[in-house]
Amino acid sequence: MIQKWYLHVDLDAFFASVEQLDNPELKGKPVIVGGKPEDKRSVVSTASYEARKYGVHSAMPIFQAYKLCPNGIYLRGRMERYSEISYKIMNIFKDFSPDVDQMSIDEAFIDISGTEDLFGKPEEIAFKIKKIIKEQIGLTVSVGCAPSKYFAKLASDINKPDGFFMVKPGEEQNFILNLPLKKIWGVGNKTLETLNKCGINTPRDVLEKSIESLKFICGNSTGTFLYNVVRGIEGEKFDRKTKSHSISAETTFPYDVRDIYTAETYLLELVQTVMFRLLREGGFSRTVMVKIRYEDFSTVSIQETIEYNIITVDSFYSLAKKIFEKKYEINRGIRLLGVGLENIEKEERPIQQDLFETSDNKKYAVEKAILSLEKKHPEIKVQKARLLNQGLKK
Ligand code: TTP
Ligand code: MG
Repeated sequence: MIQKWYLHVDLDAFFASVEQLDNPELKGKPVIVGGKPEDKRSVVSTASYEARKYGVHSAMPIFQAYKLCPNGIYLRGRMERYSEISYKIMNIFKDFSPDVDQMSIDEAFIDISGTEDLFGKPEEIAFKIKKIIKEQIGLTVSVGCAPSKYFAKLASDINKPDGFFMVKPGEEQNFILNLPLKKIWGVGNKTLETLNKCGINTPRDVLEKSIESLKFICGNSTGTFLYNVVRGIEGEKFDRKTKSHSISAETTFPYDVRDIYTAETYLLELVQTVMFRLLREGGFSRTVMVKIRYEDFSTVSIQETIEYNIITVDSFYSLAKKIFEKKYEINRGIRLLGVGLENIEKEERPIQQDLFETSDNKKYAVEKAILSLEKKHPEIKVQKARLLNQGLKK
């Protein structure tokens, strides 16, 4: 078994850093993105690290931020620019692994297992990525490196900004026991409050409790998750492969897309990403989801379930395309397109599978073969002809 390694990469003070990048006069200054002081109802999207020293943070009302930091530079924000940079950065990650799991506009997990021969040790890959983003984009990121996604996520937060932290196999428990309880991903404000009320203030306090009492205090699911996580075991909550789950991918465009052909080309690219992730984990799904976010941020998300398992890119794409064409309101600009497979099960449903024509099973075998080729040689990118013709960067 090869050692699993994941990176979690998170940009530092993302929106504020982009503003400082585009206007060097703002470098080293407290920059607050979200609104002008006179925008009564606005909230802070993010604040530069210089502004954070004054106590300003995301989700704080702008008027409150202004009280704490009257000398700050207040900006309303430019989503298109942030999306454009995010898109470029996600593409840099894809040069290191075919398995990039974008979590938000500025963070992603990168599965770098088995890529040592190509790119070096996990920490070397982390520093390569930091260097490339600094040189090509001009921004700093913080990277966490661990044998699981969950611990990589926690690790990326340790030495922010421009940080790096590695949790080695076997070190997970020691690492988590030394974190403040509120830093445990999955412990929200409500859970924190409940735990504090019961005198549980640190991960070590959690460790002393039995699974029964944790379940009693926080409910079955959170209780079990907490019991495991302080033992260094990635909580069941975050292990997507044990229960029915979904896989999705989405793209925010650098500009609003109105042309159906372009939209469908991106759709195909997203379908491929999701399909390959499904093949890699060996699950089965019969439900396709398509998400369209228009230029005014209104969002529709449509699901359709069919009789048989979706086992090829072609069958997945034709269904996604059908849903898209049915729902897309012509002439409206699209800012984001997403595609997913829902209710993914580990077990195949043999009865429905018989309904599938054999040619699809053949294609499935071909796609599995391509996947194993990609696994062995991640530098080779196997793409559908349409993407290659368009010269789209994957
Ligand atoms: P984060 O990664 O949570 O924050 P950050 O990148 O600004 O700072 P850091 O990672 O160094 O702690 O979020 C990424 C971007 O998402 C952030 O720059 C702005 C936006 N955002 C909001 O608009 N509202 C919010 O409440 C949060 C948390 C983020
Ligand atoms: Mg960030």
